[in-house]
Amino acid sequence: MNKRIAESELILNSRGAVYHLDVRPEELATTIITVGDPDRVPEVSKHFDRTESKHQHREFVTHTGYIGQKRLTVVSTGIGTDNIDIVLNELDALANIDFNTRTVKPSLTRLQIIRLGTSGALQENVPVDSFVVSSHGVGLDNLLPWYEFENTAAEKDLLEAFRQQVHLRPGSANPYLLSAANDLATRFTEGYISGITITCPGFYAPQGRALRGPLSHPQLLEQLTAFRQGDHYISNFEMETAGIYGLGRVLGHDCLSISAIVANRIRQEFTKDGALVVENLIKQSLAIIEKI
Ligand code: R1P
Ligand code: URA
Repeated sequence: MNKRIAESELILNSRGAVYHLDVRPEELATTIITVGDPDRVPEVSKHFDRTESKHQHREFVTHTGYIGQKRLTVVSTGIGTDNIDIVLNELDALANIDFNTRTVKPSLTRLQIIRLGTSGALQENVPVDSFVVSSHGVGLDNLLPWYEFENTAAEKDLLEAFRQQVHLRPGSANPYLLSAANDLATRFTEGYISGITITCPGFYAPQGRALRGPLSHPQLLEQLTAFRQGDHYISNFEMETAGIYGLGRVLGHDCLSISAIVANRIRQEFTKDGALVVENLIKQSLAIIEKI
């Protein structure tokens, strides 16, 4: 039986919109760009030929419109995988739950979800101002262990290699790993570097940054940079990718995370113009996304 989802579980507001995003089903496209910074949403939608709808609730800004014939939604997630839990579940609900009957639709829609974010590089040869497509996300946050999901044999092997080579203090993290949607990744090759992305539960100590607080894992950067399994290596870290890939797997959506490298942690360099590198990432990637 297709169970009715209670008002306390799927929360809708007075507009009939999903609670955190304040978006109604008809206001969502099936190709969705996620960005962290709410101010980045208009930086994407300014490239739309026509904007249909704009909504904001808390840090979640959503614009839907068209580039040519292609309907797109851009939504900000804010920072971190706790927000990814909210955004991915609400995007899925908008596509796959009938808000009138509060039941799961008999035929499910597979969304395409592409993150355009920023990130720090973990290799000397992944320079600031370059663009990285995440072949995999490794989560050092704790979102995915709350869901049931299946790993492929290749993912299990890569995760095992990660556990062998990157030593995390018991209790600090329970790493999980997912690969990107291949079909999407194959479109973003020229002008993009491919590598494994680490998703961290913070920006400072969880990314090896010591300002005043002493680090429990002073070896983290060195071990992430040195990691190898066959051709696989770790290119960068940030704070959302593994959560997006994980919930994409759980909910049946095709996800890809693309990052503008704003910091190189090995060379200790920071981009001279963060706004420009993000603008370049948006322009270069939209030219591909509009043709998907
Ligand atoms: C940290 O400054 C934030 O920047 C990165 C990280 O993932 C984190 O969200 O991405 P965004 O620029 O997309 O927010
Ligand atoms: N975002 C991160 O999470 N880390 C960086 O170093 C840069 C951007």
